[in-house]
Amino acid sequence: MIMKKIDISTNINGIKISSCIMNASGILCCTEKELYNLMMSSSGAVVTKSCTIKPRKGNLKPRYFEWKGGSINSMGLPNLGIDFYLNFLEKKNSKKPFLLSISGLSIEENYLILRKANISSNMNAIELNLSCPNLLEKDKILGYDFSKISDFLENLFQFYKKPLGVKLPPYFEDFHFRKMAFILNKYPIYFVTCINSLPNGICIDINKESVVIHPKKGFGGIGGLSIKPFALANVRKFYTYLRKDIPIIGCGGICTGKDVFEYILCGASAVQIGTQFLKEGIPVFDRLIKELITILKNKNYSSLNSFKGKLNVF
Ligand code: RRO
Repeated sequence: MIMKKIDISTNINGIKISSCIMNASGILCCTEKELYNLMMSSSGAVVTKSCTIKPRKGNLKPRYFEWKGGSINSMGLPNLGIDFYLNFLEKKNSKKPFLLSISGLSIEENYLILRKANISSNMNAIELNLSCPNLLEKDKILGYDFSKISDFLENLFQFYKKPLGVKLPPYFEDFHFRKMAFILNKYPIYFVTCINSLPNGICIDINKESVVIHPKKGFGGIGGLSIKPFALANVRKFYTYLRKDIPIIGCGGICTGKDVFEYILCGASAVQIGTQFLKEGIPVFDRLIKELITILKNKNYSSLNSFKGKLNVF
């Protein structure tokens, strides 16, 4: 019997990605060493830690905690500053796609960073983070302010000409999905990544009768397995409401190849691994690729297009 070759590559608006599985921004992608390791790994692309104009140390530790069901973090945007990431991209020697994540502390800072990125040549796209849940300076998540986002994108696309995707916070109401999709559908958005961590969770240590992370009185963004049903729902809703030429990158709670399959079935074109990448390190990518390929083999599918978005509903 001739075995069909199984292809798990994907295409994000012309950016060819050899495996649909990549890291999530924030996880082991801040320093030169971490980015190099990702570049050499079987992650299909490299997403950088969200950056600001100036380097930041982030919030006080402990600021990350994990348990069987997921993780909580209040990192507070520690990063090496936009110049470091642009410089890394300029000198990197790899054909692997890079998504530069940015997260200015204000709209004005986002414009500044994007103006810098606009004149840099060596990145495939920006992933604009509209969903950081952990800043002490501004307690607002831009992705929940629909009119601000609308004005921001209107102004941005007057001058910004490079590929730009957005990373969204989780939404819960159908009305909110429709409203955000309506805004995004007006612009040449390259891709949508959903979701960032679920904001304002809390985890407790009963021995100490205390919260487990220091910043913000213990409140932080929840990631990992616990958030998967919400993340899948966000992918599905946006798959329904976004223009068909805006690909979706799914993120939230992926631990196995089966989870990756579920995301693609909901309509994702690619997926990102956060909490599980931090737990398992670089080998996570090979394991997930192997598990996904086994599922496709058993189902006799030769590529993601055989089942992408084709979730059965009653
Ligand atoms: O650095 C963080 O605290 C952080 C960011 Br920027 C983000 O987008 N999502 C998250 O869970 N943590």
